Amino acid sequence: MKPLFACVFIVASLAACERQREAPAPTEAVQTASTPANTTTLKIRIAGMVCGGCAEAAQQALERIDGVRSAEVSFEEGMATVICEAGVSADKLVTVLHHVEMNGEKMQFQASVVE
Ligand SMILES: [Cu+2]
Repeated sequence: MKPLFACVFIVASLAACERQREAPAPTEAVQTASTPANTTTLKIRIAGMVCGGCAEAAQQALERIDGVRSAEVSFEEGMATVICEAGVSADKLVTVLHHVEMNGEKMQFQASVVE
């Protein structure tokens, strides 16, 4: 029982360390857990996804954009949540989504900024 406990502790410490590196000077634990400083969170509705693979393709396209820190696309909700640097324009994200291709085929997603 004891070795397992130690193992879990080490893994937890490493995870905390990883987070520390991303946000070098956290003043509030709560703030680092949600949105890092100098970033904005954009929500974009995506229509035209027919399976989880579509969501995956949309997510990868968003993650490739300069200034995008993280992107999460939910097929069930038809929604993308993107955390990006303040200078990234929402129009850019929408344009990229409109041009997502999978295996050389255009996905025909309809994207619009929610907030
Ligand atoms: Cu699909």
